[in-house]
Amino acid sequence: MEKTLSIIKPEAVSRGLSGKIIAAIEQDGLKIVAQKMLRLSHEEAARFYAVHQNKAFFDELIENITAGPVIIQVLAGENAIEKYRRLMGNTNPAAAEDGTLRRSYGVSIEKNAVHGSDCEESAEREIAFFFNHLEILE
Ligand code: 3AN
Repeated sequence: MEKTLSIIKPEAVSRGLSGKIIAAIEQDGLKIVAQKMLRLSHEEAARFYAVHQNKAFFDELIENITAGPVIIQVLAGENAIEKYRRLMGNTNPAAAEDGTLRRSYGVSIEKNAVHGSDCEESAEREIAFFFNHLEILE
């Protein structure tokens, strides 16, 4: 069983899309093994997205992810990282395939509705960033 971290971003939570997104995650066969809702501070967001700190879009990225509450989940399943990346679709909603979360619910490349870990190493780091072992169901 592989695990990955999902974030339903502020623009999706505030537009009332979290239920639809969670339903799609469950329908796809991914199991929710941890979940919380919180609002990231600028400092926490900058730490979470540290790998992007030299990118031109960094400030905007921090602005967007701190704009309101987010829903954070640990998803588990066979090949969960790749499976969730496929369900999310391309970073740019306009380039994402029909039926993907970003195509259906993303607004723009900056406001693309969901985040998902991109590899095993990121998943491990990102899960530990938000959850301790007592908060993750086995
Ligand atoms: P993904 O989330 O598809 O793995 P990353 O990790 O390259 O994409 O980027 C992290 C986040 O930064 C994206 N989810 C998106 O919100 C934002 N982002 C990525 N590329 C751009 C870009 N060229 N312009 C603006 N924002 C971007």
